[in-house]
Amino acid sequence: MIRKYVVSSAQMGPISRQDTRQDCVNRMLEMMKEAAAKGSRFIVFPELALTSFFPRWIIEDQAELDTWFETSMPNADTMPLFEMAKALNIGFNLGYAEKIVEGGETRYFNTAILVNQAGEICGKYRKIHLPGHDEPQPGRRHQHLEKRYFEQGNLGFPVTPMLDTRIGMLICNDRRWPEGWRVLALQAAELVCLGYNTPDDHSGFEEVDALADFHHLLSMQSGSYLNSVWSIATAKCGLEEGSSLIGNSAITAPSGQIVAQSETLEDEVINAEIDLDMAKQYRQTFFDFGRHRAPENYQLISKRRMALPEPDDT
Ligand code: ING
Repeated sequence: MIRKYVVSSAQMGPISRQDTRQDCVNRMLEMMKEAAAKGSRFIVFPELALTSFFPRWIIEDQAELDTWFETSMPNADTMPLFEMAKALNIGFNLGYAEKIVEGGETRYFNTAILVNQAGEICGKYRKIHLPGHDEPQPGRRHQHLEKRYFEQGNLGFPVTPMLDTRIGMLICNDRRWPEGWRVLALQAAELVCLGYNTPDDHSGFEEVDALADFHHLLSMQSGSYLNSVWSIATAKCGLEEGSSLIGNSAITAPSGQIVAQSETLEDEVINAEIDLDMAKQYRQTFFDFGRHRAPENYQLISKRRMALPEPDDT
């Protein structure tokens, strides 16, 4: 059976602090329609696609902070996305800030969901690699307080069978950590989707931040190639509340080649016909995990958190 079909990345330009959920959903509906008109069967939206990237601000008041989170999904604001997915027979990946009460506790996550062509949620992931800090950093024009506002994800790296394949999700900073990609690939994921908000002043070192776009694409291309997976990376980008977020949304093949890339820092849909069986040529040769991996030598990767110059007993 040929497994070739069109997929899309729905890059979003800036979302202002005043923009409503409906403003964002209306922009996403337009892009979903544009993608479906190109025959697309799956579209990826950015990380935290329903609001401005609020972790750049110090928000002391919990009630104010809560206004940035969704307490149910779908909800009245996002239901039109689910309804259009069903009407246009297109699945989607959506990132949003999730507030839930679990076991009597209120919990906050940076979350992404997979929705199938019937408009049903079929997968959920909560961001594991949270960048930045849990305390405001002195002297920074923009903060990066994801560790303060979100808990580390508690769902692992799940893979969802859908659209004749197996789809895994990562969110933004996850793309810089090879372990997440590999856990998805070890569950036979063939397509990885990833939304992101990447400011071009994150490290504070000019020579490092000048490479923000290069490091983004390097992460996507290496993640795809080293794990023989297709990937769809979708930016929220442009000058958003004074913070410059990189674009370069991209669809990348298991070869590591970028087959579609955005050209603007605004709402922009990019599409590509992907051949899901292309990965086989890599998985049956130099990335045949079963023949070439040596997990008995990898214990340190799961048992040690930080780099140590000497052996330790942790
Ligand atoms: N943003 C950034 C990202 O990983 C960052 C944080 C930027 C880390 C640049 C390193 C370098 O793309 C989020 N939201 O994770």
